[in-house]
Parts: sequence; structure tokens; C-alpha cells
Amino acid sequence: MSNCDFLERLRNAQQAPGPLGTVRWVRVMRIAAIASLAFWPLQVRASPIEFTFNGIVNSINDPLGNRPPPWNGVNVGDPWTLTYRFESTTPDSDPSPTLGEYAAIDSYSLTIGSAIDTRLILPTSTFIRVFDGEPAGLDQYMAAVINEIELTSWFMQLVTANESEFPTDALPLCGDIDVANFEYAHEFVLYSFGGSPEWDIRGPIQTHSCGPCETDADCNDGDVCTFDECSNGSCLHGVIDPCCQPSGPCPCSSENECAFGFCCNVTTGFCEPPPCRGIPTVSEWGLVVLTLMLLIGAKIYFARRETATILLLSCVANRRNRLLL
Ligand SMILES: [Ca+2]
Ligand SMILES: [Ca+2]
Ligand SMILES: [Ca+2]
Repeated sequence: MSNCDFLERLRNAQQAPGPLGTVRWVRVMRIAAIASLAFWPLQVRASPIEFTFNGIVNSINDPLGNRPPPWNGVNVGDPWTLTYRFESTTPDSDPSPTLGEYAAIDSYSLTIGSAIDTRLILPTSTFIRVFDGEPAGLDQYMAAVINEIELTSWFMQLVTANESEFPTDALPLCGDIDVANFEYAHEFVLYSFGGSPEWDIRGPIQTHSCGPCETDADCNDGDVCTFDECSNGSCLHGVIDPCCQPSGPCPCSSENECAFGFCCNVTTGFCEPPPCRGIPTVSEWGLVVLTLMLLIGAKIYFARRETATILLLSCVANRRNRLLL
């Protein structure tokens, strides 16, 4: 094959929607996509979820007055509030498809009347259990903390005869529990674990809420170098890197060193609040890189095509000259 034949075939291949032109553009797009990813925030981490349940004490069993402080001051009719925090990504430790077992709770706060108990606790001393059709005909949710040191523990249980309440044994998150749906049982009890004689304080669960957030503003962690997002009642935070403190001087030499919409004033060498004189934000830099890469790809493509066309015309002219001679 002569050089002229090769050039003609090359031009036809580039003009047609064939594999040669496609491959080139795919390479350009791939490089641009990888370059733009460098500007995306990484290191996103999940925050724990908080479940809160409320009710009214309707029963106290303590015939010998063995309740320790502060629970010895609790009376029937006192309102109670239980908030416990758990990690939403805790794995199910029970292989059964109908029983979910989660050692997920790492802290709780229990208030009954004027008595308050707030503490951190090892998840291994707690459990959340989800029963999907166990026993047959019932869906159940249980949560408990077993405090073997102070012999004071709590336990709660929601039961319904509606087996569609939990379609699986997955850990319920925000929006997955409605107390009104658990008509079979909705109990809370604070009791003496292993104590003798035993005592207990009981009260049915009346309401439930999930948090800690409803809006992004609820997730403000006080760290200006993380973004704060509320997702399904759970706060998500991601590192903003590089990060400048908007409240103080922030030396900079390029826009990438400023965050929160602040821009770098290269004259003063400090980040400044908007208006940013049209300088792209960090997220827009990805689009800028993509555009530049596309322009570079187009430049390479059309330059080669033009060169090939000139060479091809030269070949045609040479052929014509040879025929005339
Ligand atoms: Ca399971
Ligand atoms: Ca079920
Ligand atoms: Ca933050």
C-alpha cells in the first residue's frame, strides 16, 4: 500500500463513525474524566443515627425500695425519653434471613421525670434485633443495653402482627419505624439486671423520632474544613482539602486554596468572600478541565485531519501531473 492509499483510507476512517475516531474520543473523554475527579471531595464518612422514643411511666415494681439513685425518685405518671445512638452500617451478625442481630448502640441518654442517665457504652453490651416473621406471623424490633456493673439495664420491644412491616431483617433506619403500626406490643422497661430482689419501671412507647438531622444545618460539626450534609436523618461529613478559615486571614496563591465560595485575591494574597470576579469554584474546576481536554482533543483531531487532507490533495495533484505527462 502506498502512502497516498494509506492517507486516503485514514481520512475515510476518521470521517466515518467507525472505531478509529471513536477510540480517539473515548481516550480524550477518559483522560478528562480522570483529571476532573481530582477536584472532587473524598473521605466521606457516615455519622451515627439517633433513635428517640417517648412514653409515660405506668408501672413501678419495687416492693422493698431497692431502686438506686436517681431511679428511686421516679413516680408513676412521669414522662420518659430514651435516645440511643447507633452506627447505621453495623453488620448483621446472625446468618438467619429472618433475624437481624446488631451490636450497634454506643451511647444512650435516658430521662425519667427528673432522673437522667447519659453514658457511653460498649456495643457488645447492647443489641438491636429485627425479627422478620419470627415467630411466624409477627414482625418485631428490640433494643437493649445490659449494664452488668451497675445492675441497671433497659429493654424495649415493638411487635406487630403485620408481617409486611419489616420486609427483611435489615437494620431499621430513619423512616423505617412508626410506633402506631406496632399494635401487638410497644413496651419499655428499666430494670435491675441480676439484682435481687429485682425492681423495674415500665411505660408503653408512645412516640418515636429519628435524627440527628432534618436539614444540612443540623449537621454543622463546627469544623469549617468539612462539608456537612443530612442524608436520611444521618449526618455526612467530607473533608474540604485544601481548606481555608473564612473568618481569618487565609494566605493563597491560587483559587484552589480557598473554600466556601471564597476566592483568592492574588494581589493581596488572601482569600476573600464573594463576589469572586467570575473565578470558578472548586467544583467548577472539574468542568473547566474537561472543557480544556476536549478542546485539546479537538485540536489534535482536526490538525491531523487537515494535514492528511493536504497530503492527499498533493497526491491527487501528482497523479494528475503524471497522467498529463
Ligand atoms: Ca440475619
Ligand atoms: Ca416481615
Ligand atoms: Ca463542617
